[in-house]
Amino acid sequence: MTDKVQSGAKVALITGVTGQDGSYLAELLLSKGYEVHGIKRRASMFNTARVDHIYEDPHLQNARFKLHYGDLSDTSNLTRIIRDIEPDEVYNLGAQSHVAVSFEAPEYTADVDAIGTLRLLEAIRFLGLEKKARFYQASTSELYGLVQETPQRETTPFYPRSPYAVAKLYAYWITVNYREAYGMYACNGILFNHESPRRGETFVTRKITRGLSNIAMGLETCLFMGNIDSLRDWGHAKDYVRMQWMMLQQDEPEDFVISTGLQYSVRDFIHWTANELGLILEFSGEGIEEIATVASVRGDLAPALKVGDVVMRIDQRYFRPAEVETLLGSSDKAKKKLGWVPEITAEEMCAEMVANDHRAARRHALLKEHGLELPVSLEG
Ligand code: NDP
Ligand code: GDR
Repeated sequence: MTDKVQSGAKVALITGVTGQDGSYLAELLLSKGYEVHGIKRRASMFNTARVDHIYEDPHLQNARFKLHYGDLSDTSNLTRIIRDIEPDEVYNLGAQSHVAVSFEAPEYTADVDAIGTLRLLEAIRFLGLEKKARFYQASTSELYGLVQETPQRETTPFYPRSPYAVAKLYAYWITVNYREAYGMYACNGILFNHESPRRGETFVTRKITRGLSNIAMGLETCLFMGNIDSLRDWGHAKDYVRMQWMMLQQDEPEDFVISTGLQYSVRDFIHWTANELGLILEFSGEGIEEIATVASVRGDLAPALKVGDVVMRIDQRYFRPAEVETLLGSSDKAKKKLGWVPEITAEEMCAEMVANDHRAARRHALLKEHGLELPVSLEG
């Protein structure tokens, strides 16, 4: 069933609704009374865990949350969905979003992240909805790559450093181009890294909070990391999706940088996570030989660990062919024009992520103790 379900309410379409941001944005829009349609990909296993809690039986007459099978690589599919629901707002959050993976799958990344954006814009235009549907593009601080100015703001020149960033550069400019050429309300949110308990498990923050939680409970033995001196400006996804919505509520479409203005290293994030688990870590050795050892243990959150245990090693495989060493944003424009300020600090966010992952690790350890172990990927 793909048609509109309710008259009167604003209708939003979210690509990437099953991802971190998509799930928070769907919650936000539903809380504002929107009818929300999301595109999910066909997969061999259920892939809707992040939105299952807002799922509504499609047989209900007034269900306000609807999922449609689709893919950003499929023009006719996108066109059909947009034709059927006639959205007021389209949020293009769908993407192959992993920078390291984009070096392994550059062509796919370009197809989905760059041309996928064009497909959506063209579908809107082809259907004559360019004056009705407002368009949000999930642009990224990765566009700055080899940074040309610090802090990075809307006017800072781009210098992408990965197939992902180059694909997103196309998406950025095609969004600007459709705004200028066809008068569409289309805008880019240039978002710096944002995380949450729903962050994908292979992004660095979640890899650390989940990995160290598992190690603390004896489910894993060591965390293998890449460049831990990399510097990032980390915010909370909940704060950032609020801004995605705000950007589409203005009189004129504009591009905005969204960031906290504070910068930390991956190493800092490891220390914070350890601290939440009652551990003090000591780093020793250099370069690829560097390790982190437990220097002290307090409390009872890490029963599997004792002083002297090695919990982190460096592994060459997690280094990228070209790295983005440092990112730090300035959101002065968003603050001045929209009154947006982030409410959750990076350290608070880290604490929330650890609490979530430690809870899961405890549950898993308990099941294991009783011979009820599930593969970690099925644990839920
Ligand atoms: P996630 O990786 O968590 O989610 C990506 C979403 O895109 C998932 O729903 C995924 O589906 C979907 N997707 C992947 N490939 C396709 C495809 N071919 N067709 C349709 N959908 C697809 O990313 P985030 O939520 O973290 O990020 C949202 C967007 O914001 C992305 O575009 C990302 O590049 C961008 N961004 C993210 C930042 C961040 O720090 N989080 C910062 C700046 C920009 P599935 O669940 O099936 O995999
Ligand atoms: P990033 O996020 O590449 O900034 O892209 P990620 O968390 O993957 O990496 C951040 C930094 O940590 C370093 N790093 C590691 N990264 C991963 N994933 N795994 C490791 O083991 C590891 N060790 C060190 C990385 O080299 C990097 O410097 C994210 C994505 O969400 C993009 O979609 C988004 O556009 C940008 O943020 C803004």
